[in-house]
Amino acid sequence: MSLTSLRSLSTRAIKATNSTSALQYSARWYTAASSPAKFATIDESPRVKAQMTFGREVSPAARNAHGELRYDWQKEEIDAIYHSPIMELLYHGANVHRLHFDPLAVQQCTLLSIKTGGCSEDCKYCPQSSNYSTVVKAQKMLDTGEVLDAARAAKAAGSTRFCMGAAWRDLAGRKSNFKKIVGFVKEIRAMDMEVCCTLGMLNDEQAGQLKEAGLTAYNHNLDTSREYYPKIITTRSYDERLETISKVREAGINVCSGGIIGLGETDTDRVGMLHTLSTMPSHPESVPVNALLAVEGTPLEKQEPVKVWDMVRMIATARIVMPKTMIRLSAGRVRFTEPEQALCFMAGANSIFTGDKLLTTPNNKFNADQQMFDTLGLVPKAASFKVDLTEPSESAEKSCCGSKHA
Ligand code: SAM
Ligand code: DTB
Ligand code: SF4
Repeated sequence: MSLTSLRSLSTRAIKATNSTSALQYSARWYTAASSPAKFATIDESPRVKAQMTFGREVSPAARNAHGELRYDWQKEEIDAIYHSPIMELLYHGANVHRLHFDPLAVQQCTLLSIKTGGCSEDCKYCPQSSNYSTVVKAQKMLDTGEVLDAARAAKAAGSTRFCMGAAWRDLAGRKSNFKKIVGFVKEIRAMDMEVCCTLGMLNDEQAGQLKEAGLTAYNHNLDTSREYYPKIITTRSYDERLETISKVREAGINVCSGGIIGLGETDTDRVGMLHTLSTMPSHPESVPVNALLAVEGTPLEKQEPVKVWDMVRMIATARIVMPKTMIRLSAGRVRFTEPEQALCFMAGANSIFTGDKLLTTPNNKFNADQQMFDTLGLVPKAASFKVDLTEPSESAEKSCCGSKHA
């Protein structure tokens, strides 16, 4: 191509960029998504009124990227956001993320399995279920020294949240172990770390005792949609999960609840789970997004690995519908490259588990994670001890849909 034709091409390109539609719409697009306070409602923004950008309809991700707390999401709305063109979803997940969080701050958390294996439940993904033959063998609960040493090491390595997991259905008949756990919570909270537990189902009294001990959050995942759940777990119901979550919330402990993708569920199931989470009386403080780690011996051992684009869709959709929630890029991260993880952070994830092990499976190497923070310019996120970060405030109630929430 000659120099003259190149020049004429670039002049035409500049003219096209300067045309009213291109400039106006790109500016409007950005403004509407990044300054929610500027318009009384998102529908009044010129961009949304125009309903078209570059001759295309505004994407559902863009239309919903206002960053305001809403508790009345419809499944159809979440489905449309989830199915937005991936570049749109990623961009608007990133925009919403910036409305409430420092986008460079990623919390480092540490997991410790304090009681491994031998679990009576039949969760088809789990290597700790005694229903399946896996490399995980049942062990006794760790003693106080082991747990507190691990917490101190986690703090020294930069973690600001310490999560203890036990392979139990519930705490029935475990009075003395529970008493010890209450002691662990007190000691670890005194180290100035957030403390999280995942011990199975709780009753009101146990939730109250954990609250009193200073527990920051309780993890109890929905795992998947109500419809798909019976294909994955038969030994306890979706409603039982929801009951434990309510007890945790009522005790004044932050709720950490999310799920796993890659179990063979459909997009509708993923949307269904996000719908249940985002229409709770207050959004969970924390939503872990796990990609199945298919463990040999479990019924799901042959599942195809989750693609990063599916993680990006889940994370960005969760970020848009629960804008103030910590979105945790959890199990399965070990299978993603550094650029793939960067996409997850861009989409709105702001927490990872560091340390060489999750509960029973290998995790990313600690040094590789520190290197990744350097490469991406990420900084460790400080601990936060606020309760119910996402509890609907008066202003959120007014601005989200005009109706009062429970
Ligand atoms: N027993 C407790 C319970 O089920 O609530 C706590 C421990 S359980 C291991 C915590 C969560 O880890 C599960 O709800 C599930 O979402 C996740 N998980 C377990 N095994 C997994 C796997 N193989 N791949 C991805 N996530 C997994
Ligand atoms: C969660 O949602 N993911 C973490 C935490 N909550 C407890 C656990 C992942 C476990 C992965 C499988 C394993 O290591 O056993
Ligand atoms: Fe047990 Fe929890 Fe594993 Fe289910 S996920 S089998 S309840 S340890």
